[in-house]
Amino acid sequence: MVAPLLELLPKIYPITDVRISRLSHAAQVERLVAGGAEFVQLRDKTASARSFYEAALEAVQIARRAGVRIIINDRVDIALAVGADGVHLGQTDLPPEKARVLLGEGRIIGFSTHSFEQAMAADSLPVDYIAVGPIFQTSTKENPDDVVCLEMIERIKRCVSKPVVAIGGITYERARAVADAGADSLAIISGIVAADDIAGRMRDLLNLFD
Ligand code: 3NM
Repeated sequence: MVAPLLELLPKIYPITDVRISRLSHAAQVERLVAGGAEFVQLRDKTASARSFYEAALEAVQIARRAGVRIIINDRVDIALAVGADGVHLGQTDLPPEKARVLLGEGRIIGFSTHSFEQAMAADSLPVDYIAVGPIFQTSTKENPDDVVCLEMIERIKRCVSKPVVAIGGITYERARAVADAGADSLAIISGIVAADDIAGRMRDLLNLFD
């Protein structure tokens, strides 16, 4: 595992979405990097493996030049093929133990959880951070789990040893409260890539925590 990830994990963790931004993954990464992002997840639930691979390769090349880390949602194969820094897995994706075997120790694995019990279980898996969500209602994810409240972040944070990433419905206005609840990092899709000025929104969010 990548240790200590907490030092690498910035407060704001943007995730790309082609449908919401109406931009390619690479174009979103360019804007996010311009806004100061250091860690970006590429998420595409609809593209074919070939087109996600091609888009991710382009995005990784831009990120590399800027020294920015790229995490691929779900697809361990694509992460390996494009030389990404890691993957983000959900509860129904490849088991983290198997992903770790495929990826080796040097890459990052993030894991989504949606309850206290899942977060506790994740703490003993070979993953580098535990995502918890949705914290607020979100229309970005299809069939989201029930909303987990801010108090749940506090409770989970007290009980796990790994960094906690909050996700789901986080906006500029809500970001401070989520961080105050103990989240080490805030993963955000629409709250960043739906903005007309993606770089500006990214910068404004980072500035909240300067
Ligand atoms: N995972 P937005 S919520 C991708 O609960 C994702 O695990 C979630 O998008 C979870 O910032 C979510 O636009 C959607 O709400 C996040």
